[in-house]
Amino acid sequence: MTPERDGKLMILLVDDAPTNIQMLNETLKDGYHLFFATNGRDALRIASESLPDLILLDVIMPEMDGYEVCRNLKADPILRDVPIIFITAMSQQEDEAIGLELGAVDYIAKPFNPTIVRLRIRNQIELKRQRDLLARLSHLDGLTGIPNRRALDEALEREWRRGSRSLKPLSLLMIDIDHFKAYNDSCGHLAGDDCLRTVAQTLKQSLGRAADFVGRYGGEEFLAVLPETDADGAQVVAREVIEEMAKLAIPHPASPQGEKVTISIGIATAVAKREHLPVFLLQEADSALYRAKQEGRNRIVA
Ligand code: GH3
Ligand code: MG
Ligand code: MG
Ligand code: MG
Repeated sequence: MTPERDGKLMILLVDDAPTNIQMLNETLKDGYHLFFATNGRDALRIASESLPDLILLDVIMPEMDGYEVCRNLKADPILRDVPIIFITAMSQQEDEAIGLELGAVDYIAKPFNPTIVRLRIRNQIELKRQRDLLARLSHLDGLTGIPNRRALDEALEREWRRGSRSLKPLSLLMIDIDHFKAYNDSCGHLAGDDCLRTVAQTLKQSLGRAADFVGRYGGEEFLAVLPETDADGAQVVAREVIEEMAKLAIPHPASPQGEKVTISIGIATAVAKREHLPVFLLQEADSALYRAKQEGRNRIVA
């Protein structure tokens, strides 16, 4: 998923022949922001630096040919989803089959027709846009608009892996709204939904550090993933969250906690180890949360 530059999508043109690059440049320069590479190695470097929306790839090039470039792109988890269109003088059906087998979305034989090149690119970019949109939506919670369980699981995996390299501690906050069943029962489910949205926005704002990741874990439970945060740091963040909730002062007529919506937070901190799964840290946060509930709610337990 790439931001559009000057409102234009970005295409990387790869061809060892400057005349081909020139022709493609003429064909595409009005609609797209173009980058160029005249060999495979530069193509891979520019692709990972600038994450293009599409790559137009020649096959016959000295040293590293287009097929090899394609294999490298597909092996890179960040670049593998960038659509690749081969554009080549290798016009035999067997050549086309190799290109498609490698994962290219389309194959254009030279000499090319500029209109057809433009249209095929337009179609592939539209498909990519739809795929990106679906990928974004599948990671967002429908009710609150913040990341969902799937996104949280991925973030936790990612930060666990990163933490096992950096050996910096990773903290989790498991956050649960107190007496929320009673809130629904006394205020109604729609008010309950509004409350969840408000809490979600508050969590998003109070966990403002760019590295922090907060999402809806399920029901009225939220999880915050705090990379490079030790136990003391996690306490500070948790206290801020509790304070922000107190400031919100959402009325809860049925709460034994004092007529306002409150939350309980369980904290777990660890230095990630490659041989352990991050789920163990989740379980620790969960049992800390359980103790916070038992000890009276509206509190933090580590
Ligand atoms: P505790 O203080 O122990 O956490 O008690 P609780 O009532 O908050 O916990 P419990 O697990 O008994 O109830 C959770 C409630 O959250 C029940 C369920 O109806 C409500 N809930 C879960 N998801 C939603 C939702 O999307 N919308 C609304 N309105 N309510 C929800
Ligand atoms: Mg060539
Ligand atoms: Mg609850
Ligand atoms: Mg709960």
